[in-house]
Amino acid sequence: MSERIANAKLAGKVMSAEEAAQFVNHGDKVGISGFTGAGYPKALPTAIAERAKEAHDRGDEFMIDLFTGASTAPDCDGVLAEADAIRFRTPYQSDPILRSKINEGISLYADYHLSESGLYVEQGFFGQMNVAIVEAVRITEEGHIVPSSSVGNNVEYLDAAEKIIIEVNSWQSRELEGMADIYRINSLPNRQPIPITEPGQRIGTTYIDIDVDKVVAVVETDLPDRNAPFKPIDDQSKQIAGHFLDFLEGEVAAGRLTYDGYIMQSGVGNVPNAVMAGLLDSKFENIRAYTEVIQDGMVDLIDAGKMTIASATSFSLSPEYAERMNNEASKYSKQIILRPQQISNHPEVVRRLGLICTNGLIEADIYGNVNSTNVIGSRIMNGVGGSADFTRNGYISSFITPSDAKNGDISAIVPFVSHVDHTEQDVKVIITEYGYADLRGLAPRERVKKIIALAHPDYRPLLEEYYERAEALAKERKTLQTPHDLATAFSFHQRFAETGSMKIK
Ligand code: 0RQ
Repeated sequence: MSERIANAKLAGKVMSAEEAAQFVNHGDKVGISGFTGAGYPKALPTAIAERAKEAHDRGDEFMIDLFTGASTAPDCDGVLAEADAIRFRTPYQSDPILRSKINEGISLYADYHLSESGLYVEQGFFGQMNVAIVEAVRITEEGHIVPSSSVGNNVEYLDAAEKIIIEVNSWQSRELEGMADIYRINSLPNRQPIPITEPGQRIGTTYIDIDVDKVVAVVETDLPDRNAPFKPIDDQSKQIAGHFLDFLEGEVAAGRLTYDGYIMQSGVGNVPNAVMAGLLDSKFENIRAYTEVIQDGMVDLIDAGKMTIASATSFSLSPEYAERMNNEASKYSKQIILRPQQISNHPEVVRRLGLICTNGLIEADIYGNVNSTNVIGSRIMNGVGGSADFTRNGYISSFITPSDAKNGDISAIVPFVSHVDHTEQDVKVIITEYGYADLRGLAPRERVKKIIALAHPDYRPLLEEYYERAEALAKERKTLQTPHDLATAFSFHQRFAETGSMKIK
């Protein structure tokens, strides 16, 4: 029995990934571990993809419905999408091949809030879950699973599925054991308050207890998480980070925040990482994170003694930082907690803690509505992820973004968003390299000038012209709450679709 599989019954279930994949059939609903490239199964997806390809070659159907914590990796979502083996996918993805398959119509995608997707499974919204495939650092003597670098929806999938396959990954440090804090929310209608009043509180166990009789296979692996390097921090990201820090300083000056009272939620990506680098040189101390993902910048803040606690559901580290985490997991486990995503993103806790939230966007409109997911209204990028769990329920919700994309052909500020993820009521601050717009306390028409000032200078005249036209029409029609000229509200998007640029050339 390997030291990572301490339960005799489960040690007897060790087999190859190819053998284990025989338990996954066409039409199955498969719930897997994995969140932002961490803690996903590494061997089964390829073996299932092979099974699908063989079936397709025979002229048979083979597609599964795939449920995760969030995004996974090329050797998980990527291989399955490539094999046309995904019929339905939820709740979040970011793999380029899968994205294309969704946009081509081969795979269906349901974009759900990360805090709710586990509940939907628990309540049977998707029907019976057939198989759970979960990566573990270790299986305990009792047969409990010690989760690896993410917790995600593991508990819900393990509880709901008829069959369980465990991948025990020896690449993951043994010392990750202790980071997880597994807490089950009572099923409806017997909910109780979640007893978290501080980001650093531990309320559960370090392992997930499972029904050992449901385990059909255990597969041993030693493959790394997908750890993509962050882009070097460029001048634009530094400017955006600088404006965010100015905003925080303004909150301190207004008496609403103290230098040791900042509790952050941060989205993933290069710009949020730059914000963390900016915090390293700031006056803020004792920073705490109640968020969903721990990225490089947070590890730097912990190392510098600036961040005392980071509570999340997953890591999303560069290869260099993942190696450091693996080597020094026991040191970091005093300051890092990995929770189920129902808890890390729970509206109740987010509202209670008074988080200052920071996420990315695809486009915002002149009144403050935000599209985070659908490029030009209908091409999926990633998904809403946890951004709305935090944006709606946070204390101050901000969005950080470059003012344009695709070499300037797309403006991040548009007359009317072509898809809505975050409504004007929830978006409190928008930040680009040109400054920040504090929208709190403002009526829609009072926000317009501030938001247009964030746009790239090439687009400001077009936005001003649109607003003047919309306002003139609205005066005539007495529709001045949120003036729009519906005939040209999507003219930026239409121009892009027709000419490849939102600019008038
Ligand atoms: O494309 O990768 O081809 O270069 O989107 O854009 O500017 O690097 O910014 O990494 O922060 O991503 C909204 C996608 C922003 C992200 C989004 C293109 C751009 C580039 C990346 P390339 P940037 P970011 C926690 C919270 C929803 C989920 C969320 C996101 C690529 O923040 O997915 O917040 N958010 N989760 O060129 C066309 C536009 C565009 C555009 C950007 N208007 N039109 N393309 N891009 N704006 C994490 C989880 O929930 C797990």
